[in-house]
Amino acid sequence: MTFDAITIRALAIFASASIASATASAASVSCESLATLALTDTTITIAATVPAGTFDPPGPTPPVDTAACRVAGSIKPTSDSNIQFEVWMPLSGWNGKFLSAGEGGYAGSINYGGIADALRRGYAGGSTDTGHVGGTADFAPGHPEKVVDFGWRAKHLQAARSKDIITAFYGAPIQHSYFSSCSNGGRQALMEVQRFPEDYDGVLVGAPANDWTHLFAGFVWNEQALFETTGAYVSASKLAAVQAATLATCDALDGVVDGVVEDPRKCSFDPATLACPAGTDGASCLTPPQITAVQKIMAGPSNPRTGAHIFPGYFTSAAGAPGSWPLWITGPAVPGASVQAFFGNAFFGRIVDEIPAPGVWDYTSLDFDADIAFTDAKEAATFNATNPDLSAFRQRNRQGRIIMWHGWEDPAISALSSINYFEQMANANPGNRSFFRLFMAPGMTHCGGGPGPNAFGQSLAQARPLNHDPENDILSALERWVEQGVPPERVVAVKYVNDNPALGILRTRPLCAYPKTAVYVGSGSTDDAANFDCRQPNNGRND
Ligand SMILES: [Ca+2]
Repeated sequence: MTFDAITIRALAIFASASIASATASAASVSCESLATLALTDTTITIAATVPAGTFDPPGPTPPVDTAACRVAGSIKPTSDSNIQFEVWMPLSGWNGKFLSAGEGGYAGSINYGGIADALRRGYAGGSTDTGHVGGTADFAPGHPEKVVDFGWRAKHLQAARSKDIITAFYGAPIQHSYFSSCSNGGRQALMEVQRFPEDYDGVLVGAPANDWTHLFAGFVWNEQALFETTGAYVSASKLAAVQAATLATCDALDGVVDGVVEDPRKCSFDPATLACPAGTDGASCLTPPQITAVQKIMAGPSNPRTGAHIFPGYFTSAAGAPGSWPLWITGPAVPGASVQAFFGNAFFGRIVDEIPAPGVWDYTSLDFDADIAFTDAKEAATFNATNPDLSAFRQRNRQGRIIMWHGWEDPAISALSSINYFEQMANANPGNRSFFRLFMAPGMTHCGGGPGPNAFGQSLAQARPLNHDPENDILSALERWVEQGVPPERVVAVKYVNDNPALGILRTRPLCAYPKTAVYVGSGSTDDAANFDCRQPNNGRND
C-alpha cells in the first residue's frame, strides 16, 4: 500500500468529509479486479480501463474523452428482469462524487453522453437502459416486471450498485451523490426523491414527465384534435403565423421586445384572430377546423363528462420554431407521426392495453373519461411521480435539495405541469424554499432550444465551455447549495447565435427562482443579464 493510499484510508476514517473529498481522487484497487465484486442480484460483465478517446458510443455521441474505469453489469431483481447498467470512474482527479444521468423517452440504452459529461466534471458517472433494449414500448406486452423496472425500479438499483462499485474502486466513501436529467429523466429524478429519498443528496429535474399518464393522454388529445376532423391539421407555415401573431400581441408585455414572452400566462392570444376569409384557405391563416384544433391544443385534455382538466395545454409564442410544435405536436400530416403521437400511441397500445403487435392501437378510440380512469388505476402507481409529500427527502440526515427547471414554451411537456407540481409540493411542504426551487426558462422549448436563452449548464453541452460557475451553471448551483448551503436565486442563461457556441453569445438573461421573473432595470443593453433584476410578480406569493 502506498503512502497516498494509507493517507486516503486514514482521512476517510478520521478527517472531515471535505478534506477526504479533495484527497481521495485515485483508485485503491485495479479496475479489472472489480469483475469479481459480489453484489446482490448483479452480474458484472465488464471491468476494464478505457483510455481517453478510445470508446466511441453508438449513434452521434462523441467518444468519451476522459480516461476511466468502465464497469458494466446486469441486475435481475425478478426472473424477467435484465437491467443493464454502467458506471464509469475517472482514473485521476475524481471529485469524490457520483452523478447519475437519466434516460429520456422510453429509455432502452445507456446514456453515454451523460456519462461523458459527468466524467468531464470529475464525477463518477452512470446510466442504465432501465431494463429493456430500444427506445420504444415494444418490450412491454406480457412483461409486467419489465414495465416496473422502467417505471421506477431500475434507477434505484442502478444508484445502489453504482455506489457499491465506486466505493470499492476508490476505497473511500462517496461525498455526495447527484442526479441530473430531463423529460423522462426528470420524471426519474422525482421518482427517486419520492420513493428512495436516501439515493441522492441533490437532484436537477428538467422538464419532468412526472404526471406521465395524464401527459400521455394529452399526446393523444392533440392527435385527435389534428386528425379526427377533416381539414384540422395545421401546417408548419400556419404555425409560423400563430407564433408571429402571438408575439405581436404579447412580446412587449414584459417590457422588452426580444421575440420571447417572459410569462406566457399573461398572454391571451386567440387563434381566431388568424381566421382565413370565409370559405378560403391560405398558408398563414387558419380555417375554422384549424382554429378549433389550435384551441384544443392550447387548452389541453379534459373529461367530456365532468369537465375536469386532465393535463395543461401548450403555449404558442414559439409554436413555429422547427423543434417545437412542428416536431412534437403536429408532425407530418398523418396520424401517429408526430413525436407526441409516437409516444402516446405506444403507451396506450403497448403498455396500457398490452396489444402484442405494434401499430394496431387506434388513437380515435381513446375516451377521456373511462379510459383515463382505467389507465390511472392500472399504471399511475408505476409511472407517475406526483406525490407532493417530500418530507422524507427534506428531512433526511443530510437535507436533500431539488432544483427543477422547465422551458416556458416546451412543446412536449407543458410548462404548467411543473408549476402545478411545484405549487402542490409547496402546499404539502412548509418551508419548501429551503430545499426545492423552480427555474422557468422563457422562450425555451423541450430541455433546451427555442428562441429564448436556453443554455445554463443543464447538460454540459448546454454550458459555457469549461465554465463551472454557479452563477451561470445550474448543476454547479445545485452543488453549491448542497455542499455550502447557498440557495440559488438566479442562474444566467445564454442564447448563442443560432444556438451554436462557436458563433458567440447573442444575449444573456437571468432565470429567476420562481415565482420571481426577470425585469429590465430600464437602462443598459437588454442583451446583458446585468441589466435585469429578479423580482416578485405583483400578484405572486411573497416567500
Ligand atoms: Ca419580450
